[in-house]
Amino acid sequence: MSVLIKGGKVVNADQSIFADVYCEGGLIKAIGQDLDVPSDAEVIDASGKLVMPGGIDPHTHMQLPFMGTVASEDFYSGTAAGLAGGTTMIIDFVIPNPQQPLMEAYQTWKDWAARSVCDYSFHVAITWWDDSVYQDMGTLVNQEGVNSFKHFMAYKNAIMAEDETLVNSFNRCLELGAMPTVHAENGELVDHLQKKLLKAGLTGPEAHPLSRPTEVEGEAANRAIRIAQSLGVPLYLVHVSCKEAVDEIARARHEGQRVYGECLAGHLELDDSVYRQSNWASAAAHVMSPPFRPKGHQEVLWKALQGGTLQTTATDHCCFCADQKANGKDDFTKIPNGTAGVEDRMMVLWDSGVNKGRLSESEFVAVTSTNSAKIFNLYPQKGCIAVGSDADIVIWDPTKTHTLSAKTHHQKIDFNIFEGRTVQGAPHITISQGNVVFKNGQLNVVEGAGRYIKRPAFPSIFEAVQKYNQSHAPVGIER
Ligand code: URQ
Ligand code: ZN
Ligand code: ZN
Repeated sequence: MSVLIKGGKVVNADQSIFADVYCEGGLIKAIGQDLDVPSDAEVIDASGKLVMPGGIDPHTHMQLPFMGTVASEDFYSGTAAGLAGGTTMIIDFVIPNPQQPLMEAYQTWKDWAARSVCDYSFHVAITWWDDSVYQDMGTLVNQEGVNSFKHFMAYKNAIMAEDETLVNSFNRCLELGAMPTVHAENGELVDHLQKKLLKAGLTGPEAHPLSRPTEVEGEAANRAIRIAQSLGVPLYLVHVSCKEAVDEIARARHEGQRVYGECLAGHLELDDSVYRQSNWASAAAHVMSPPFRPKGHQEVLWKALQGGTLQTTATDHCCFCADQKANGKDDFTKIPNGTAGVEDRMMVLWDSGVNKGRLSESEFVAVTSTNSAKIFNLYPQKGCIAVGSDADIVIWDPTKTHTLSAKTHHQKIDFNIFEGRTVQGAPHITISQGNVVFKNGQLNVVEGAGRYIKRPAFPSIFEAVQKYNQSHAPVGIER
């Protein structure tokens, strides 16, 4: 299967050029004019279109067992939905139960993800600690190509990592050259506020944001950043949702600390009024953590994304349908946390980012694909249109309008947080591993075609980190 994409504008994070792109054997083989290609190559007319690296969503939870139920989206349907939205790779999460061997959980997720129709990789969550976790982290990095470990600072009495686990695991990440990542909310405070609200008789979804105010995220963001600083290890904060967390990241980066931040399409666009609507099901459908924030935080996130304080965008795609959300009918703390977005992210980012002048076309590519590829050591295999890179490409039609809706989306959930929004700019064609998998609004995918992508540890960053730590360590102390 070979494809010649003719007449388009190739947009990478660093530059744009008008050029044809030839793909063969799943790779980009040539970029230029008047390319000499086999006569049987499929020719795609990309005139008037943009030829961009397929999106990378660094934060999804397909079929996650969570809060007494299982996310409704599986790896087959979720990766297909991503392709329909121009996303050609996801990084999902292996989340072991406390005391569950990491390698056992890893194999479980590998089995689930085998149905994927686009490439995928895993962050592995550290939800408990002992010597076996220490050892398994080494196996995962050195043998399985995992180079990032997640820490939930929220979800007390479930998957929350206490400070001792954070310190042990972050230090192990430093030893291995792996990136620690955090869900930064203070789980003790959330637990206290949840109990207080329930005691006051507030049981509906309107209480959800009240139980996790922005200072709860700001405290945890600062704590994780300071722990990373003390240990001399880089840090990636997922779903940064508010000014308090952005300010902590900005301060650390200003002082030269390697701290990276991600924001979600949902947090960029929605505010906490969604929780105060009279329709219980609709309010509950928006329950995720961190919650959508009061008006004002969205613009802070946009400015942080524009200014480079935040580097990546994601969705935290974690689907629960109305019947699942109803588990919390009488107690908001039992509403499974999560919303969708893997199909919507790039269209929302284009419509609110590029169409409104917040992002250039190249900056759009950077925050939807390239930066995630670089931070998680997938670049240049992923995240750019370059000879030798994977042929994961979205041919983008900046004039195409599309209405985001649960009535038409491919996501396996009965709700869309962007319901009814008409965007301008959408995928014309999506190409995954050199195959046309989405065209004319139709998916053409093969179950299991997705590959598990190994991500090596970070030699360059961590060599620099080690040198810096040595040169700044107190005399006689090996950091
Ligand atoms: O916290 C997460 O990232 C997972 C459990 C998805 N749910 C959510 O509310 N964000
Ligand atoms: Zn989270
Ligand atoms: Zn998540």
